Amino acid sequence: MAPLIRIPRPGAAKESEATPRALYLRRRDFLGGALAGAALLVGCDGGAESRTDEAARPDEVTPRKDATSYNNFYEFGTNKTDPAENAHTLRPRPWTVAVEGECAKPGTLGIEDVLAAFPRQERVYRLRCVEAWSMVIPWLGFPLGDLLKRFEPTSKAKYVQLETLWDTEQMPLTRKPTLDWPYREGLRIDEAMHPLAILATGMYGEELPNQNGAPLRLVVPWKYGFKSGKSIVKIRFTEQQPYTTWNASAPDEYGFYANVNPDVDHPRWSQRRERRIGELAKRPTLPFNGYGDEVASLYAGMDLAKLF
Ligand SMILES: Nc1nc2c(c(=O)[nH]1)N[C@H]1C(S)=C(S)[C@@H](COP(=O)(O)O)O[C@H]1N2
Ligand SMILES: [Mo]
Repeated sequence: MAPLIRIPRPGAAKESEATPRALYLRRRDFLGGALAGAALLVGCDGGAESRTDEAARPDEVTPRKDATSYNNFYEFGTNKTDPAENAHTLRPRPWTVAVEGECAKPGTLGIEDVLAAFPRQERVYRLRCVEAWSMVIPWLGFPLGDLLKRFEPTSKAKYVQLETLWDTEQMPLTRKPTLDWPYREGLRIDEAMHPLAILATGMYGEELPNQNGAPLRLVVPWKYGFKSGKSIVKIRFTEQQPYTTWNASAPDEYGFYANVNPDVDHPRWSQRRERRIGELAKRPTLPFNGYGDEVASLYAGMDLAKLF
């Protein structure tokens, strides 16, 4: 793990971080008018919380190299460098996503249909892993809700489950029961319809690398990273809270909601602070990963220590 942590040489941190940011900003020019949600650009939210402790620093976009070589994608191995080494066996084309369950118009979409139907926007989001590290990633994607609405969920659709590909030929390590494959995650329907929840098909102005969940992955920035399932092939509307892989494997450690919450420790470590990849000093972890103004109302009246 150590070699992956960027240890800036004194005085060199600015330069090493500025390069990838400048790169992606330049690429952004080519994306034309698709830049909805400019307020979401992390550079703009520094003033929102007058954080005064020394750890409060502006969010810089994580170097692309780090975001594409330090990954969790257990289908391709459990070490952080495994996915980048092994995910070349994933074939992101052709690709289909089946939508089923409690909806009037179940059906299947090809990835090309998805790309044609839903214009991509750039969203720069913090990603906070439950393991207490974090990154800042410029995604290209569109609101999950825009896709869900097309299938006309019924009034019984209270939740949505998203399922990752499970193909032992493309993912040879999934012949072993490291997790209960296929990797499944889920959201309450109002969370899934929230405009901050996106399906990403790209990052850093390019297509998603396989190790980041090509060709289509969920990104829910106010929740721990494990909620953001990769390489999605199935979406199911359900009436009951769906089965989700990490919650089923260790319910005391990984809740269904998994909202980023510095006040609720993981049983084996504190969630108060986080290690931002590329930085030396730890940062304080923010409630809802800093997206509370947008999403806290979804949880009004809920005991988030119990429903963690
Ligand atoms: N299918 C699948 N999706 C997954 C995972 C996984 O192991 N398998 N890991 C999750 C975890 S724990 C995190 S932190 C994020 C990491 O996303 P990234 O590698 O693109 O940063 O992916 C999530 N999605
Ligand atoms: Mo994670």
